[in-house]
Amino acid sequence: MDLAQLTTEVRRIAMDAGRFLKEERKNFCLESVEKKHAHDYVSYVDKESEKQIVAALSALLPEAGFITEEGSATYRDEPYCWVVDPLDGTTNFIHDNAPYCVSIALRSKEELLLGVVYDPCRNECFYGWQGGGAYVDGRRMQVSAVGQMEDAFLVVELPYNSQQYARTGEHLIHNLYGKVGGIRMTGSAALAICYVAAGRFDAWAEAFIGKWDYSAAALLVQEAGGKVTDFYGGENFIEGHHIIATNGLLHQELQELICQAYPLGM
Ligand code: LIP
Repeated sequence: MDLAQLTTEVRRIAMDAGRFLKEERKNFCLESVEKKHAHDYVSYVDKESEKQIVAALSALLPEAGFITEEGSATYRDEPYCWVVDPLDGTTNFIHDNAPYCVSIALRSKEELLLGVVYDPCRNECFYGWQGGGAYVDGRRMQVSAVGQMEDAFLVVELPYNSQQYARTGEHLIHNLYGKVGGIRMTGSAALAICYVAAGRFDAWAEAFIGKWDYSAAALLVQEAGGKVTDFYGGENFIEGHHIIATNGLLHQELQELICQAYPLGM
């Protein structure tokens, strides 16, 4: 399988979907928003974007299954699997806010093979493939060299699952605030993790996160020289939901801070 060539094709598919998102945003109205769960929204834009992406990827690699946020396609243990978030940052999108993006990863069983994240708001495409490096619009990406937590520029997302997460979120901010260079929350995990790969953030962490949110960008962090694990340091994270992505230098210290904040066994 020529991963470089496949990545080029997937970039085209992601950018087509991103342009669709941006076009629909022009006339979007809140009346078309549905609630999947408390604080978890979806609209026809997410669903239509997923339909377009699934159709294009099916034509590209018919033998692959799908894990998608809106569940319009299935994975039946095929040799390859696409992991798709057709609109990451939905809450930002429905409020005409940024960022939002399209995220597409290809997995083979437990391995991430390629990842593409397209941001139509800044017209930036982040992409990479296993062993081939990570790029943003043709420029090679490298994680930052910040080694001290007191200088770290972190992104800590607050997931929908506020009921389970609330106490932990408070502990996390308590453990981090005032001890790091800065904390941001973006509302798009896929882009926040791409920014770690690009050296724009030094680390990212989130609990209760979907595979479709982080899979593509996690590979880019690895290819850019960073580290991705679950909250407990587990390297086999791709089925997990509590994930940390860093420049590698800050990983252990951030992981320890986070584990102090999370109830054991979370
Ligand atoms: C979102 C993530 C974000 C997280 C939200 C939500 P969606 O994905 O990108 O980081 O905090 O809870 O999961 O739902 O917009 O695709």
